[in-house]
Amino acid sequence: MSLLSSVVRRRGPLKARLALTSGLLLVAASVCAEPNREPDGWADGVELAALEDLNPDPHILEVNLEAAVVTLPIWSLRPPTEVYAFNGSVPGPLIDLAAGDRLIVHFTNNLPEPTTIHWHGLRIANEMDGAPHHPRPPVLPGERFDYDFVVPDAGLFWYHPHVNSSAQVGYGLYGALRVRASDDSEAAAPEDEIVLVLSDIGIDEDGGLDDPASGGDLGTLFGREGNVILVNGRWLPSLKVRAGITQRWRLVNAARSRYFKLALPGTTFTRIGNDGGLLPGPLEEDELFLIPGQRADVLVTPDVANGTVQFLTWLPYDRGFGSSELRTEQLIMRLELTDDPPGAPTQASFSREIAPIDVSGATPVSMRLTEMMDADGRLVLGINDLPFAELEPWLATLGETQVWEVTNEMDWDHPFHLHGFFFQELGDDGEPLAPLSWQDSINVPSRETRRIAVVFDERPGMWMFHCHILDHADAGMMGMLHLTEP
Ligand SMILES: [Cu+2]
Repeated sequence: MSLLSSVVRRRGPLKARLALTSGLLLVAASVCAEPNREPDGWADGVELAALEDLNPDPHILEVNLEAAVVTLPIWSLRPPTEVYAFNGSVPGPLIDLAAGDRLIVHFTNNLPEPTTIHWHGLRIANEMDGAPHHPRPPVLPGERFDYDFVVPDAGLFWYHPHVNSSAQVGYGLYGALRVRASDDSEAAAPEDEIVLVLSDIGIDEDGGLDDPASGGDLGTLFGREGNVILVNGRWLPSLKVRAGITQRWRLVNAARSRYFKLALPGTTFTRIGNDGGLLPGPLEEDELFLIPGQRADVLVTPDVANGTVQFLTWLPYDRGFGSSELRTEQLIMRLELTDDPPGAPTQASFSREIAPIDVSGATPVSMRLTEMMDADGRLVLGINDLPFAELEPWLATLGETQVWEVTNEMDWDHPFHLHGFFFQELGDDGEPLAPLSWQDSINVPSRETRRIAVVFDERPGMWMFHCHILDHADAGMMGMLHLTEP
């Protein structure tokens, strides 16, 4: 089946809806000069690679994914760069399907080293989670593995390796996975929607990639950031937008260490969702904040004069010594306002019922994020003073609710991520924080404590949790939760 016919078939219902909409617009043509849409090709500058669907069933997306070394023109100021890529692109192709659909990925590892694919945020069976040896071994060079699961929740998720992760993600292995709602909960969303994969990459004068161990222990302690910020794999790409038209941005922070604090001067963000789908209601925010691994779902209505340019801007954030000193704002994406007449904004009419987790009777669990030295005087990170390799698994039984109290004893923030389950953040008083939301990643600031509630209601197995500064995870700041039958 050709790529085009697959896209048309999978988008069939949407096409039908658009046809209906344009019929209505024709009727209203005497009142409304133009459809309330962005101009054709408005988002071509950030287009993500697509996948060919090999399966005729509209509720099964079956694709081939290959990890391999390729040479790509990543940064126009430098020669092309030899990177790791999924299907030859950085980021990898957008995986796009609906809640309840089945995803089959025929994965081939053509890298010179073992790897896996972890499906960040997806509540899937443990054996599909991609944590190496828990339970499946990594996919060796030249070998294949079929990932096969149903995606249960609407939201934006992402995929990346979980072996030698800081290096492999830093080399370019990551991609977005969008799960559309299969009900009408997002029917009021603007049609103009883009997925934005935020990352960075370290490129030297000759176009080569930075050594993944650059800076030694200090580099590890800080968490290595690339010198070039990328949006969908591009340096400073452009959108062409009409004033007054509301767009929906689905963002993921796929960087191995970098935090993203973003502003669009002159325009606020209407946040409607995060890691685990929609929020209870819209929130107005001047800045977007995404720790590594996190997602944001926002409505954006550029409303400045035609002919002007707005810049999506990265702002320094102090996540510990050396992370904000002498660092300046960076422009990461252009919004070019076209000469089209201004449109009418789409009102954010989203709402979602989220019940608070009942924490009465929950099992308290506390853990400390710590740093140590090994016998050779090398930096080791860990949990409760032990690195991953020496830690016994934490335990939980099916149906159990736990409240984790995570204390950061270091001078750097840690973005804490739990595989396979959503959690809710609790305040110091043990009550859920407002607004209620589902998350799989949370920032634990330096020398502070954060609390999360999680219900381990299904899917036994060995589940990872770790710092999502991948240098920290690789240095030992990871643990396992062994979830068993009661
Ligand atoms: Cu960390």
